[in-house]
Amino acid sequence: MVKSALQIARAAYQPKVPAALKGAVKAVDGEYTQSVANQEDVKRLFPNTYGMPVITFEKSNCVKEYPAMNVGVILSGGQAPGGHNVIAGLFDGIKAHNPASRLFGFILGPGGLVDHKYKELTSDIIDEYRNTGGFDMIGSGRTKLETKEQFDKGLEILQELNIKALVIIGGDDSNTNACVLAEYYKATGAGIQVIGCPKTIDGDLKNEQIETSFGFDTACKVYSEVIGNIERDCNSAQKYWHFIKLMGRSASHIALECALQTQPNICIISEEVEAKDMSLDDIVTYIASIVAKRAEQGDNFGTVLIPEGLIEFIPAMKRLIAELNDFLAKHDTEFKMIKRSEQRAYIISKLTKDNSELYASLPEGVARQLSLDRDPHGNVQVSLIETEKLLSEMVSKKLAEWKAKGKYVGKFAAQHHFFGYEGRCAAPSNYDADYCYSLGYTASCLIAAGKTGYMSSVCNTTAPADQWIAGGIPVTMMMNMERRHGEMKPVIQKALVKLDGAPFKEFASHREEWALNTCYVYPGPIQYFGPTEVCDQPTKTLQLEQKA
Ligand code: FBP
Repeated sequence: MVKSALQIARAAYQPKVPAALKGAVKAVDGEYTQSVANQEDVKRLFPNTYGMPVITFEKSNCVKEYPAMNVGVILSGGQAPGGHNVIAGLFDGIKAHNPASRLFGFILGPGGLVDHKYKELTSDIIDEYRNTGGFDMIGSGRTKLETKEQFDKGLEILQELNIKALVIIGGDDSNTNACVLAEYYKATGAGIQVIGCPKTIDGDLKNEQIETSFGFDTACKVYSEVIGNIERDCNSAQKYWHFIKLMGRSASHIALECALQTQPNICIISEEVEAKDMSLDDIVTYIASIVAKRAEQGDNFGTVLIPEGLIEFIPAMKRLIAELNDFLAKHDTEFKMIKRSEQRAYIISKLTKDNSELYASLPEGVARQLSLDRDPHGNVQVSLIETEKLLSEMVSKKLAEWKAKGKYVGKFAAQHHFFGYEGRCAAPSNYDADYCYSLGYTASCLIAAGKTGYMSSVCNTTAPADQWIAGGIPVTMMMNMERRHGEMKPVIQKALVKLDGAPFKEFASHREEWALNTCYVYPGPIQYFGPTEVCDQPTKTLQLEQKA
């Protein structure tokens, strides 16, 4: 395989780890725990793994002997920078405990466990992937491990390979399922430990105990580099408004972090839109007002950041989508018989008044996406809606109306961008390289300590790595009961942007200034070699949260 100069140099990088992980460790039990909410329900569903104590690893003077052990690992869900380092840390950890231990990777996600597709991860393979981006060492997938049949199928291959512990690297849903699996294997006496690791660029798997999910740092830095470049282009030509949609599923953490890094003219935060019960027209008016005010100063350019999940947070859009889902499900055959050119008018005539008016106000392309692109369950695929185009077209229309009334005098030309996939497999920043390696190594310590139903945790990560604290958090501690597909289920609480949190408050205190003045910041590319203040800075979100 041909490698770039950076890849070759980067392979030699030694991730920094918490001081406690540098030699023999001992597991210190903290307080017994309870779930964040619905304690009785969660306790009933997890009789064997509920209430366990938080674990912290401390340096130990006594070097223990550990038996050799086979361990399995799975990458689950969307790619996130640093996944390979979690596996490298896990590999080095189990080998440090006993050089005869072996690691098996299940191929293409949880499906690999169920379908018995795996490969042994030897030191040659691991060394190829140290400090690299991507999940291609073993691949990832979105199969959900949920059913008893899947658990039993998994057990067959785990027993065949004599695997005694399984590490699942995934987001909130995958870690919830890891805990269900841990409970099942404990209840049935299968003798398999299950440990989770917090992954997702979306940054929505975090709480009192887990500071951040890995990948968020690198992805935000990649997007911020490109947003900065766009801002500079924008400020050089002074003729375009750039509408930039950012990945992140529901939560707006990525958009918020990128705004803190690049100081754009506008950043919409979905959680605020919902809290203020804003309509689509409110958002359009807000953007158009800033465009108009900047135009008065002679600035016919700017940048707007839009979180991927915005549409679902606009209460009126939610209601429209719900009615459309129902209506199209019931009248699918009839709808398909209608000529394409008449479908829009047909839908307008069938919806209830408010939804019909809102649908009629949408640009043609978006209205079409709402009625045509449905997933296998018949639901509108909100993530495919080009929100950046929807907003710019509606802003353009509003400005034209204002111009006719003499309320606006500028020129408006828009460019559109969507940043998502370009950040998910980037070579991990030093932060993610160190954090991920430490998470993987910590997982090996949890395994050696005989734990199951825990998530690997590394905290205090705004301090130098030496002072990071490694440990384990019982997954049940992060759970509450939520309605999913019509049923109450135990799930890890998803972290949305908190409007009373320090990162949002910081943004809100500056946004008026950033809107009218051109205060762009150009972060530049991620640096892997050089002074620590350039290479090792955690995200602004994390720094602000830790300071608060
Ligand atoms: P995870 O939550 O599984 O980490 O996925 C994150 C994500 O990148 C979201 O930001 C995005 O909406 C989604 O995956 C895209 O999914 P896919 O890779 O299936 O297109």
